[in-house]
Amino acid sequence: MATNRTFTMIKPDGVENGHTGAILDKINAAGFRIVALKKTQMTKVDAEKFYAVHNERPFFGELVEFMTRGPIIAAILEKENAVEDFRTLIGATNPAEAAEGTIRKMYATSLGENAIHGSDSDENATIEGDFHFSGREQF
Ligand code: DGI
Repeated sequence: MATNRTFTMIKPDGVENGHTGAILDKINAAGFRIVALKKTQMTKVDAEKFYAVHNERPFFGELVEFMTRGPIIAAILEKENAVEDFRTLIGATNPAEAAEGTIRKMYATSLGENAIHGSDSDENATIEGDFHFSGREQF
């Protein structure tokens, strides 16, 4: 089951700019089924833990500050080939390099504030989904 799932967050900029509905529509239209969904806000400790892999990078402080500044939409999504297909749907990390029609091309404003997260592996999809949702919240 885990191999068919990915984890996403509509980041604070996407929520602030009023893109939640449009982004969820695109996710739905691309054939992803919602396994879990909620609006929440990460604490500094949450964000430092979630992005621990980047803690030596020069942008780490900025990333944690950004990810905690307002609510996010967290979701677990299911589809065949979910991780790879979702990365294709969201586009390159830097919206300036993202393909036409991708979520980041349409809704992101900068490399630092790029509207949406998508897990980069099946293993991380499980870790990240479990970070935000208990087993009883995943259907
Ligand atoms: O998996 P991605 O989100 O596409 O990219 P990633 O895992 O390399 O980086 C995680 C997030 O960190 C990314 O979505 C935006 C932010 N980030 C990455 N590189 C930079 C950055 N933020 C700033 N300010 N500067 C960067 O160079």
